[in-house]
Amino acid sequence: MAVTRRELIQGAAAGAAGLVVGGVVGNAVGGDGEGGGGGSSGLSGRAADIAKERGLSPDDVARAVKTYVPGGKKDEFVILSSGGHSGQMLAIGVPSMRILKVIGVFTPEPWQGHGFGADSSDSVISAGTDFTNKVASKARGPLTWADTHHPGISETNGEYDGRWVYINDRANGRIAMVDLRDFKTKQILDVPNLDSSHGGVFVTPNTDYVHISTKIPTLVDRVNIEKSLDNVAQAYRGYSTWLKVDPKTGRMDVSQSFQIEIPPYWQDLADCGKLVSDGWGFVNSYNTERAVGGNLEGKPSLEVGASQNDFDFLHIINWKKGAEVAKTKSKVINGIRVIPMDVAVSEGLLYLAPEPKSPHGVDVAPNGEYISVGGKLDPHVTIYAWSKIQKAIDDKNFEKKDDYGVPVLKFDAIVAGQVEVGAGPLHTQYDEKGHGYISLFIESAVAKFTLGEPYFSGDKAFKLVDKVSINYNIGHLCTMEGDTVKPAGKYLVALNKWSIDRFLTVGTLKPQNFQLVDLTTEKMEVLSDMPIGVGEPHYVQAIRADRLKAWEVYPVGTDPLTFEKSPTAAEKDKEKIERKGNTVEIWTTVTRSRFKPDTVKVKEGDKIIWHLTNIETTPDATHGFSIPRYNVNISLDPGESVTTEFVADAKGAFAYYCTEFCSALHLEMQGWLLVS
Ligand code: K7E
Ligand code: CUA
Repeated sequence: MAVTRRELIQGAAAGAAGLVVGGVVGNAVGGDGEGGGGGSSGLSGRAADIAKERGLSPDDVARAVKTYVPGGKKDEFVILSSGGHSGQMLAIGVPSMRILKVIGVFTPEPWQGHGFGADSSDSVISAGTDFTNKVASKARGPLTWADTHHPGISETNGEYDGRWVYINDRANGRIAMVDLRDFKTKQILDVPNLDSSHGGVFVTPNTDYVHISTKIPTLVDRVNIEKSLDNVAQAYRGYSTWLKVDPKTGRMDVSQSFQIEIPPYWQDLADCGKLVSDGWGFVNSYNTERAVGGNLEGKPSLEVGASQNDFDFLHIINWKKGAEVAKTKSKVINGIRVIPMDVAVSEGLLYLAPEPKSPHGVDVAPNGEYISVGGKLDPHVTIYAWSKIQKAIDDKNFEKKDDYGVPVLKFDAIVAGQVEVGAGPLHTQYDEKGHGYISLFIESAVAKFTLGEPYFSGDKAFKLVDKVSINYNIGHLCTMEGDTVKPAGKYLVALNKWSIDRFLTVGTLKPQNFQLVDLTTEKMEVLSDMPIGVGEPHYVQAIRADRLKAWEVYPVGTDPLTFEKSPTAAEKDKEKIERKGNTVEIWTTVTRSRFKPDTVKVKEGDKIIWHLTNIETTPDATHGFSIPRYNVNISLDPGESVTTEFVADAKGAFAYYCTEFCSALHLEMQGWLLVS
């Protein structure tokens, strides 16, 4: 019996249609094949009985004990994770791998009242689409979706300082900033001249700048759009963007920022130099062929055209000098200072280094000297030495110039070592002892290798020393504080794209899989799996929990955007309703278990300006404020003050209420908005 899509949506025919979800194949649960039984676990008494009953092997028990964090005890690290195309971020405890929070960033998040009427979040989301300097569909309104890839925690002297975290939107060329005092999004910046982004967010060692670059180059010839793919070399450009950070607020200031125009290769990942290489940035690229596809017209598909060259280019960028050059030799394009490519070359801001076949990750080691690059189609990790790069630049040791006149350094002059690690190397992280850990996408593994001096020398340097299989298809990986000047080692988190058979089946879209790997033992060992069911996380950064100084409550009346007392905060015993013409302004206090005022009467068409302040000082005493049918849904954390504005264009009795079960009389925490 045929069922139309409309019938399905309306539910009319679903029953009669006999919608069967069937054909479930081999849902293998658990069973890691180690067999076991508590008898051999080395445990005794109650623990041994439980292990036996649950079929846990001695190794299972050891892994459980290594990762278990009892209730009331805290995790040692927090990973701040990209939420992928959910548009959000996640905070997760390590080693427990428990989600502490989904942070509303680019996408409205109802639980946090993010983007449902509160001025403090609505204004951030709507400012996140630039309709003046960038292309956006006016008909579809502000963007409410992002493909988040790389979180970047603010740093002081190359160590995480726990103040802010930034994250890029790969899809639309944007960056968001989350303040780690309250884990809320304070700014979404639509970065000029970036139609997409990837090489970000990477933070300079003292958070002077955050870096982001184009992924797919931006169309600059807006006259001949239809012919632009026949002329990619001229019609498109990349941009390496250095956004100045306000040292007080963490916000990015476009007026103090600059871009360096770069060739229309497909720029990929980036990283900022540190210590010896501080002041410089590194940006990968692939598709230096500048292939565009056209497979319907009989031309090679894009991925074929983009995989021809044996070498692509690593961009080596002097941002510190760039900041000076931008003052005098830039032109403002779409609201930001841009240093043209020829100026970047003549001023010595931009060099290229050959990197093996279709690279993906570029990662600077803790000492700033080594720079690891994984070539997706090359089984080696290539490790460049900063000292050699510097010398080659000083000696003008170039093998050629590229099509745009950018000097290309001699490969042999700048490489410190190459290690054959396996199939599909992508991203590298480091520990405190001079090891690199690189993800192998095709092989589904993590390889551990040694760096050179001062960590390892002679035949101990640049060697593969260990490998562990993961499940499955690893992208990024993260060691604890592993991209700072002082890695903490201990654990590694593998960010796996596929989970396949690792969890109960919950439909055809499967969760990604984070795996916690133990780095304290001679051989790396997978300790636990964690399904991520909200989007595809790309990158995470792991910060020591004791560096985070998040607030328990706001001082009463705080505007979360400014962290200052809101001038429009409602105060206890000063609640009121004021009418001026067609505008009704309301000051409401919120506490257990009432809104005051609890009755508000307005006329159809009135403009409502409603200030709400949670006057609680008790941690966790959060209240909600939702108005049914008006799509208003606000979260008021203890002390928080927000304003919501709307036109009362729907007549009726609207029983506004608190959405958090805050007290025994939570169900009575309700009021009336009468629109007559
Ligand atoms: Cu490898 Cu966007 Cu960093 Cu995905 S990226 S994996
Ligand atoms: Cu306040 Cu429920």
